Amino acid sequence: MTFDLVAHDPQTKARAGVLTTDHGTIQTPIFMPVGTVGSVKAVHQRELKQDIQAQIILGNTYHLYLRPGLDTLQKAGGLHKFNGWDGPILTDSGGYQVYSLSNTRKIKEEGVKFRSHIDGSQHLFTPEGVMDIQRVIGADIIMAFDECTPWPCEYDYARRSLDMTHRWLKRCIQRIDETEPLYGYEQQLFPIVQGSTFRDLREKSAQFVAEQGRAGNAIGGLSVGEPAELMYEMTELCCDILPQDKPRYLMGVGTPANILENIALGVDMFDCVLPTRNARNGMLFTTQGIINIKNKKWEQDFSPIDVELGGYASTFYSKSYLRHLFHASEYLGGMAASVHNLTFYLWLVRSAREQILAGTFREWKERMVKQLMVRL
Ligand code: PRF
Repeated sequence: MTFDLVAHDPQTKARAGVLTTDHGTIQTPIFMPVGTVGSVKAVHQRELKQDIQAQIILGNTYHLYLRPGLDTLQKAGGLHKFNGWDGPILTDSGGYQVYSLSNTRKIKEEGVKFRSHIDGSQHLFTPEGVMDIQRVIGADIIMAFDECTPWPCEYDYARRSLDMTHRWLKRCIQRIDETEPLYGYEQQLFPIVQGSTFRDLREKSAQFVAEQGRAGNAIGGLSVGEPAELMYEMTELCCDILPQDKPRYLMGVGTPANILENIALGVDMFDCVLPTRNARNGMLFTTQGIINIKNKKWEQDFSPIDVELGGYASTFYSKSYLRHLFHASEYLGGMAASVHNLTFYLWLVRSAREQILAGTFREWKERMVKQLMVRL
């Protein structure tokens, strides 16, 4: 895996780069559609590639381990073969989903004991086990096992949790370095910075993560309810410490404005369920602002969802027709809206990259942050 920086914005800390994996190259900054159970909800693989122009997608260790399970995934030859997506894949470690989804959980030094949200069965995730699972899933980028602290969080809890996340990271690194990929292509481990919203903990964590010298690094524990300004303060602090020449991934972020502001602080990679989840509820992101397609306002608006965006779903379906699909609870409504919102998110990061290359990112970002968050 290599990462080449091709441009730096002169007025912000934004960068444009190329991340090369054995399943293809990724132009950064990039947004990664979330495919929790091995499918980007309501979107098929050809749309992902041809219409949305996704360059890398996410999978979740927690979900894939519970269903379909490791036996099936290994016999399939890994997730790429199983779901037919032959581009790069990143898997989250379960260090977040276990906390948000499982019924009961017990965090100890050894790992996390939890009950499945599907059938209530008991499982133990350890740093070593989670590395082995991600080897079997076969992701190109594997995330470390961490604890994402809730917000707000007591300083003492955040400090103890961080120390454990660092000890877990050492165990993840040892396991990854003493095992081999199962399917013949490279898999790289990204460590995760934690530390809640405490500057000294974030600093300590970013330094610890930087020292591990991995192919890329992630920032976790943000966008969990803290004010946006506090998130930006923490991102900037982390980016200033993490190595310049490695990709930086901000986990689970966010709104179009969040993405642009964090690109300006030096983040290269993003993922979030927002475009797909909101699409299924009828909330659309467009180049002119945010639309709730279920509103009466769109009943007889026969204009396309977003001509400026180009792309199939955004120009083929009218607002009126899409509103009708939502009111009739047709599957096609959620499908068309999901393709549209992901097309928007990929347009957003592609445009940001073009502006960085042209040296005009800052002005464009200031304009877009206002324009894109307007409620129409
Ligand atoms: N850790 C992991 N996955 C995550 C997060 C984290 O902190 C977040 C926080 N926004 C989203 N996904 N492992």
